[in-house]
Amino acid sequence: MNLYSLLATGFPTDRTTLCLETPEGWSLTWEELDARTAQMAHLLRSLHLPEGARVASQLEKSPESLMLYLATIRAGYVFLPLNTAYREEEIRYFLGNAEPSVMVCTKENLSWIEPLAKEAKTLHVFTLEDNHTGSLLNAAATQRVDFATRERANDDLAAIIYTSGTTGRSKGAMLTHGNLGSNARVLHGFWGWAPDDVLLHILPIFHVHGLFVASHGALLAGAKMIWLPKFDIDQILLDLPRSTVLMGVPTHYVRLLANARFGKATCRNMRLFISGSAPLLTETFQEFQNRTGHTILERYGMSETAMLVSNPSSPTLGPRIGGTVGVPLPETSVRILDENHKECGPGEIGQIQVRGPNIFAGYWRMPQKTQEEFTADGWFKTGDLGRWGGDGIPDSYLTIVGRSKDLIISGGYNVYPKEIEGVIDELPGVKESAVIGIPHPDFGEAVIAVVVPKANADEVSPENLREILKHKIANYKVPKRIHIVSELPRNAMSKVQKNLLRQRLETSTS
Ligand code: MCA
Ligand code: AMP
Repeated sequence: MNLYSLLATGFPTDRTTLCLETPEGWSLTWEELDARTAQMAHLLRSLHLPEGARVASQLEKSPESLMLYLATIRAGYVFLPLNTAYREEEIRYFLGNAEPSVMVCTKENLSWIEPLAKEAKTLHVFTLEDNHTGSLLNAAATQRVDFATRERANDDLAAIIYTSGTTGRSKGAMLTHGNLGSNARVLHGFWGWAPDDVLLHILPIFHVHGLFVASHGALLAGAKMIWLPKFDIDQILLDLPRSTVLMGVPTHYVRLLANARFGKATCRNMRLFISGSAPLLTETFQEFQNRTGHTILERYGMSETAMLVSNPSSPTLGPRIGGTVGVPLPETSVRILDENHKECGPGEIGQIQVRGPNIFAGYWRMPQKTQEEFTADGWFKTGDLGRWGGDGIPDSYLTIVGRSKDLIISGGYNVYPKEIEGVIDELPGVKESAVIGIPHPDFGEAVIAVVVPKANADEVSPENLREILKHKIANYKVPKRIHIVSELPRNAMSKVQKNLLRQRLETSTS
């Protein structure tokens, strides 16, 4: 079934009620959502794109950027959202790799994105602003308001989400209508979504968390969304009292707690606070409970899998236990294997592997990489390390204890050291570099680079390097600190000892 058709089964019977509203007073009814996504879907079909065509976007968060996603899947094409922080070289790679037929960007970025689209043989480029204007909307306005959502099979692609890789090259995770539909259905039940829920939507919509987990939850429940364009603590505090569900990354919860105005009164109508994308510190979990009386529900997922494991929403299914990510979701199987590929017993740490209808169809045009990430018996290797139970926790609960992949998660965004090292090593005067993550009070982890200059390369300074990097990579990937050293510590096998660097730099303040 087409994912949009599945979501539409949850829309309310009275479609004149509100589906979405924004802080500036703009609103959208369910009827309008259907009509406006129909117009965009007609527009896309009128372009006579090939089967399986990709529709890429790099857009500020707006109601219409959500509609573009829904219209793309209604029309049977594949949506490819791109982080607004990506710079020219990053976008060149994504467009070149995905070869979308359509690209939608802001007018401000058109001058540099249009040539990149041309290079990638993208025939159609539209603009869309966050003030309800743009060439996409002008072209859609003349289209019909009814559209027969195209039939799709479960294994037809709905979206490609790029996720960085350990080798430094981003991979496009191919998610099908079946993957996203099954996850939406399962979460609907497991998190107890109801039509009278109100989702305060604060996440960006170019990742699984904000685009699928949050939006699908509200749409399938026929529940209203309060749509915030970006993280704005004052606006969140204003809108929380009329909301029932909030999803965020741990940084959001840390920032809420840092605000003295946040407390029981602000949360008086809240039903559920959900956290994910990065580990939630038990101190944050505890402090949140003490301050508000609410217990954050932590869950675990990946771009390749959507949601896998979650703490229960209802006490009848069990308690929410801080420091754990909960129990496997219905229809998802999780196993933990030791280095001999044997299933770990309670309390033993091993590699987390997963299976289920939500697991992606593979990496876009990377069959070899796809094969490497699955076991011979069909389980996906998450690269995360975990254990069942232990420390008095019930054996059915999973705790994530670390990662076997070299990955930094900063404020919920993934940064692969290999990618950043590759960029730094190409800069003038740089001999080599090592990138590590160290604990950060706001972002959970901060990206730090250690750089060895070439002999006599006087121009290499932390300030210069950071300035150059800001133009080359997304801002959240730019190291918060750069240390210049004469050599990197290596072991007998000549491998850089990142643990040693981490130990040294965690304690250093400069
Ligand atoms: C912003 N900055 C950051 C980050 N975000 N630095 C490190 N890590 C970050 N995540 C820096 C910018 O580079 C800039 O620095 C300065 O902060 C201000 O930027 P701004 O965009 O205004 O920041 P913000 O609005 O305060 O953003 C913080 C944020 C944001 C709200 C926490 O990072 C965010 O929305 N994170 C959520 C990510 C997310 O949705 N992840 C889900 C993916 P300078 O001025 O020096 O340039 S994971 C997923 O989907 C899986 C499936 C899952 O499990 O959920
Ligand atoms: P991404 O590729 O952006 O989807 O990030 C997926 C990764 O985020 C997972 O493999 C985990 O390492 C991490 N992750 C997601 N949720 C959690 C969580 N609740 N606790 C710890 N790590 C998490």
